[in-house]
Amino acid sequence: MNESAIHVMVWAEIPVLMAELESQFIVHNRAEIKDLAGWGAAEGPKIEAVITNGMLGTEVEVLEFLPNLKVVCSMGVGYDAIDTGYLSHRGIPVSNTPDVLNDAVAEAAMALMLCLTRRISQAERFIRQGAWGSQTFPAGYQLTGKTCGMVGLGKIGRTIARRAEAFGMNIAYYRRGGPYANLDYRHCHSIIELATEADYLVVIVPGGPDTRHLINDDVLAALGRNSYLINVSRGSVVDEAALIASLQTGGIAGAALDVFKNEPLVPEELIEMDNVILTPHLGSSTHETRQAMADLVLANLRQFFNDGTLITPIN
Ligand code: 8YV
Repeated sequence: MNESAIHVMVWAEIPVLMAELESQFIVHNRAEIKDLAGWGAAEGPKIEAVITNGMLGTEVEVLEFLPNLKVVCSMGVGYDAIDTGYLSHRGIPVSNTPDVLNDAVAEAAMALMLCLTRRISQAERFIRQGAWGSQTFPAGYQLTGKTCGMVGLGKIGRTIARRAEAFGMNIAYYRRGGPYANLDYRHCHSIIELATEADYLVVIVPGGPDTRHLINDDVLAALGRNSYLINVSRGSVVDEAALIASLQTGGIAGAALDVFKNEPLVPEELIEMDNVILTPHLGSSTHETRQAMADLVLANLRQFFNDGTLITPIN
């Protein structure tokens, strides 16, 4: 394999990946291409691999200019933003980066849950605004003894659940296909039952049409005025308008959101609310995990050009 002769397109600068990628491949940056048709005619046929991530996905409009594309490697576990139907039709395999981010996302979920219930953001603002001394900061609630309702109990979900257990929480979950064998957590028969039981409803299912607006008006009503929603999966899973309405009317106690419907746009209504924690899709964003994800992207790419197989294929 002569990697230096292989042309790769990155969908945008992915800092942790660029140096290594540029030392081994000829890299084209999608974000720098203004005249797509002109670039496509001259350079498109040279591209053999696309590198993207879970948020950027792919645009078919661009893929159409890449007749010799052989593989897509994505830095992220979720691939709902990648047009897998189109790529399979062209026989192009796709890899993602499962497992290496489980711990980071689980830590982020716990951080959000703790911040939300102990009102850490409000407490910080309280001090910065000089209120300490003249006002009393209101008490929060503790996680110990509460029910953590898991919407999604895949590998990341289980990693979150183990940490929640360590905080003394009871774990419940709902799964469309019925309870998992060999798992002691309480299985609920519907998402409404789960939301009714949960004090903290943690959303960690893949995005895409199957889970769109899984968290809707009815689920939020079942969750109720003393309970919280935590979303570390995809914005599409929650009906954002229903969530805003519920928060505005005290339908639920609060929410912690790492993901949104139209990232990086966050609705003004959420920004204005004091009982909402907002973070910029940072679930997997630790130095350790981003490095591990980048390493896995490169390992997939190298293996593909060595023997035509991927380490972590999605299809
Ligand atoms: C990142 C993610 O947003 O893995 C996913 O599905 O959403 C995140 O890890 C992203 O893909 C980072 O490159």
